[in-house]
Amino acid sequence: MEFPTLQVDAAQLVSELEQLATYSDCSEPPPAVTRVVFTETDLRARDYLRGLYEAAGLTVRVDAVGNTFARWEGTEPELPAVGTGSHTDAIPHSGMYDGTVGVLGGLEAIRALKRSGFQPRRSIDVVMFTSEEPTRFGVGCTGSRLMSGAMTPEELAGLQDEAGTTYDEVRSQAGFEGELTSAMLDKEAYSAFVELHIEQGPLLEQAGEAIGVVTAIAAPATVHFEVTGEGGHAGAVLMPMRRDALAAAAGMVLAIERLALDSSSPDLVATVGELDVHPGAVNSIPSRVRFTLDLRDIDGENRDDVLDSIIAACTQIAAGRRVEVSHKVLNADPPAVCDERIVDAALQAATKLGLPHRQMISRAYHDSLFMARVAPTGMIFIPCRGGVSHRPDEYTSPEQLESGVATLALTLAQLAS
Ligand code: HGY
Ligand code: MN
Ligand code: MN
Repeated sequence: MEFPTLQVDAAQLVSELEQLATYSDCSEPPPAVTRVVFTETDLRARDYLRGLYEAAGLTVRVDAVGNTFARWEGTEPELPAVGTGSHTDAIPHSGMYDGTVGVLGGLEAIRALKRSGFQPRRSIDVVMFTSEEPTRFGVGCTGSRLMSGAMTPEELAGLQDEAGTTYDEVRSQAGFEGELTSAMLDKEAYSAFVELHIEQGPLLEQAGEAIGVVTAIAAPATVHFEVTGEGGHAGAVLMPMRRDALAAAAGMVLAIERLALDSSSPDLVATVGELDVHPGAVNSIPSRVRFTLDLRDIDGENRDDVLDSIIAACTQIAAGRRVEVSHKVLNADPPAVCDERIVDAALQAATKLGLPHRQMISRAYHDSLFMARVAPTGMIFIPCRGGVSHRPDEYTSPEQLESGVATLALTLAQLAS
């Protein structure tokens, strides 16, 4: 195809990213960001974004859980559209580029294509998925799970936040109405979906490459454990009598780390990111501990095998310490393979732009993991400094943003023609 000559306005994009970062509940100022789904701050950020979509001449649709679709209508609007986009929620005390690069970068890609005079046959949507992070409801990608059928409306409606408020109540209180079933995409909705995202790893920067074209997305599993022992007075209960829930949980956490290190797959990663001790007093023996496990691998089968070994190890440790352990698997998703046609379009775009690039897997999960169930899907990565993400010092440069947006724009142009 005849590629349009693009002018990406990286300065405009950076200023919009900086403005978006001000919508934050973090105790520290930007670039530290906390933006949890359906909070007042999240809703203000959505209003800001809607203003940008409308200023770009896009028509905006919001579904029953807040997934937002900003559409550039094509000359043949009856055809399945091409989608791009990502998320704008941010885990506590994190950075300002995770997800937002895909939403505002997708918008800038459309503006650049408009400026070039390109006119798409297929409509192009910038999608802002309502919540990609698991912060509030324990499960990530709730918007794309519902859209793709990976989670039923009933399962979604019943999710609860820490206060015990259900997803359904919270989304209604936030002003999102309508039957949850109405948010489910039909298989023909999109002919292609491409997400621009920071790599959240060091490979591109280390290799001096500008673009990563993703070929597969790792499979995440989230498991909640609860260990129950016997509390008591820290002075009065002698050591042989104890059934200390925290000491048992500590053994389990170390066993999890050991099983991950010993796994045959180098891509298997295990993280215990949250641990809650009850009653949590200096002179009281812990009677109950809850902790979370985030377990991933690009090889879904190996991940499940390691999960089985982890559960067996925790059960054995509990028996040895005369405590109880229970677990609940919140999600154990299969990996996604990116569509060859989209991988090829992104490779052609990077080559046309003369950008050093590679094909790679994504170890972080993304809404694309679920969009891949309802549309041919791909991802484009740009480097982030030191591979750092989910931290306030997460950073990608204006030049790297410009390369990513230009590559996305030429990819969209191919897919929408
Ligand atoms: O955890 C992840 O992979 C994503 O950033 N939520
Ligand atoms: Mn993230
Ligand atoms: Mn993300």
